Amino acid sequence: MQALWANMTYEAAWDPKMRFDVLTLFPDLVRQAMTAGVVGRALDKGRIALNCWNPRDYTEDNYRTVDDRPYGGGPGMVFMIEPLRRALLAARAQAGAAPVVLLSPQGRRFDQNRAREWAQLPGLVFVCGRYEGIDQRFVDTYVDEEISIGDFVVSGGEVPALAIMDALTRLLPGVLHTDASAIEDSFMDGVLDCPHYTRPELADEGAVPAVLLSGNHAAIARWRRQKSLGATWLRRPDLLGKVILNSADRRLLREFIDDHEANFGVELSAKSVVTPRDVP
Ligand code: 9D3
Repeated sequence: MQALWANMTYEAAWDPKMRFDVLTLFPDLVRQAMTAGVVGRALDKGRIALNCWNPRDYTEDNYRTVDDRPYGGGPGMVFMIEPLRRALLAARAQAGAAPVVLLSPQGRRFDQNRAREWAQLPGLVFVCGRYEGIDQRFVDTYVDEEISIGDFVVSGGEVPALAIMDALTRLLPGVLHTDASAIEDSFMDGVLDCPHYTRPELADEGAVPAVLLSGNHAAIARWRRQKSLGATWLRRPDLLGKVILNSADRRLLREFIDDHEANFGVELSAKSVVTPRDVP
């Protein structure tokens, strides 16, 4: 009895449930997507809670209208303010002071730093836009942060909201299957991950790199780090401008670049944003 009580207070103190409220015209899509995989298990375990609010349920006309034509003319439709406001007030009555995040192509770019910051909050309210956009008076009055997930166009805020809730959920204590995965996520970020291999040792498509079978853990760690740094230099040179590399990292990357240039020559390409000369 005593142990059970102690255990419950411990969990309440250290693993408070994170609450997601989502304003969306497609609540079934959002709920369904949240049942899969790591996020689905976090919901089952009670580490997160999900509440969807459909602005269409907060309309007052017979047609349940949520969009109308833009003042000033132009193509497409605009999400009306009243159904959104009523849905938000209903959500807020339960969600308390949680920040209101609008998913929008005009937002600041979401990244892992923002994920780490938001994962500390007790909850967030996500507003999923549809149509050409939502009435600006709603944004000006109720929205704390306007966020995009990248420079490409999707049809609405639902998929971006799902991506963000997934990113936050995997940062919560006790969500990932192994602590090692959580540590690796944070340890590795800043550079790209290395390649992975599993059985069989020899497939029709080729052999597993010998170093991974060597049992030499220091050599394996060096090989993986070099693959990570090399892939980052080749594909995401922008990231190398943001991370601080120690002398061992710089040596591994310089060796990778020398090998690469010996094999493929020095090409003038986008990756030259960080040239070999910038790697001391
Ligand atoms: C013609 C102007 N378009 C804006 C770039 C119209 C428009 C396209 C797609 C307006 C809204 C949308 C729906 N997209 C989102 O709501 C959205 C989004 C995205 O499209 N890309 C990346 N992140 C996000 S967050 C929300």
